[in-house]
Amino acid sequence: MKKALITGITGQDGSYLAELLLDKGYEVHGVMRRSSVRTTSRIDGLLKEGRVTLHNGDLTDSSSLIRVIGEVRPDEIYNLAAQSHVGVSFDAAEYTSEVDAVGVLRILEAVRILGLGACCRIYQASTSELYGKVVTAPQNEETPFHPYSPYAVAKQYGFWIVKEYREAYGMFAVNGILFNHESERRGSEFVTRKITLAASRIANGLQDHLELGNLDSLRDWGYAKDYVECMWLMMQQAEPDDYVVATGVQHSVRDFTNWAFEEAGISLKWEGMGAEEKGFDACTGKMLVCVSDAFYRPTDVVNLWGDPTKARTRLGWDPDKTSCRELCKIMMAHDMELARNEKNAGA
Ligand code: NAP
Ligand code: G4F
Repeated sequence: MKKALITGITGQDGSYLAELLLDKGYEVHGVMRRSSVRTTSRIDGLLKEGRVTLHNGDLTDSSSLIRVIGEVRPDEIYNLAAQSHVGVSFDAAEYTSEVDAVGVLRILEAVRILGLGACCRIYQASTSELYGKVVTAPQNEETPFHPYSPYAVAKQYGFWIVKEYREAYGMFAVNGILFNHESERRGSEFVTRKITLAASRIANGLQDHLELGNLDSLRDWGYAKDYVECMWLMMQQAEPDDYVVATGVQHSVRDFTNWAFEEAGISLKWEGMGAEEKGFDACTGKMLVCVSDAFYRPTDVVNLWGDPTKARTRLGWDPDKTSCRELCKIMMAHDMELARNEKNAGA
């Protein structure tokens, strides 16, 4: 039986990947950091059934990583742990670098120090944020990087150190350059989930309005459940390589907002420009969406659009499985139920 170790197992992708690997017959281990509150809600089902083993550890703590990797001796490590919020990286730039840049080096070194370099494969969660201040679209594996936030700069170090260890030591280490992927398990501070939660709560009379930042920002949004399958495929190849994972279709924050409210039975009518733009309920005229400076970033990435040709042709991965519109529907079905439950609990 193959053994996998997932860092970031409590996160969105970690939880889906754990389920996928269990379905494929892996023994699944996860690294989890200490917190004063429970952070395992996404994997509680798996824990209750005793299907995954958790180990205390932290990407900022080499000795914990050496201990866990030495104990588990995994065939595959998926490094998904990160301070993953781009906006927060402007406020916690040094910590973001510790986790998202040096943390990657710590994993690679732990594997090397333990003498597992020849038998343990490593997946690194790289990101479309590396393209940052883009000059060409769509972006593929040949597109130059221009990271445009402390998060992206840290992730760029992670990308290159993985390539370096692959070439210097012949390690099987790969970068998945994943474009945005969302789900009903997405953290509520990311824009899609913030929108689906708010649209659901507004439709159920639990929230007055939604405040957003840049409505014109363009993203290539896919479904996280589909993307973890591509991570696994990259790790099963004869040779290590880096791949873009995306749907190949781009939408704006405003498009996603329209769809979410539509799913909640509300049609939005937009008026004004820039910071003055507002979304009104087309039936009642009530203002439901407005723009707030608080959600603008010092530098924002506004034109992400991936070209998944290499993943499609070499890995046989299907980028068309779930469209962004379908993704929004899935998230809204989940969040409308949450809102209804919240309303009933308060009644
Ligand atoms: P997420 O939901 O924010 O999960 C991040 C995970 O990392 C959580 O389990 C978190 O633990 C853990 N973590 C954070 N700091 C840590 C530390 N110092 N030591 C150990 N664990 C730590 O992120 P995600 O959306 O699943 O993304 C997974 C990975 O893919 C991340 O590396 C992200 O940067 C990258 N990525 C994501 C996307 C996307 O659109 N989702 C796109 C490209 C790349 P807690 O539960 O304790 O917070
Ligand atoms: O949902 P976001 O916060 O995601 P972002 O910045 O693209 O980062 C996510 O995807 C990356 C892959 O490209 C990952 F590497 C990263 O870990 C993370 O998962 O913001 C998307 C866009 C941005 O342009 C942002 O400025 O939406 C814009 N936006 C507009 N209003 C907002 C808001 N973003 C957030 N979080 N909250 C808002 O109110």
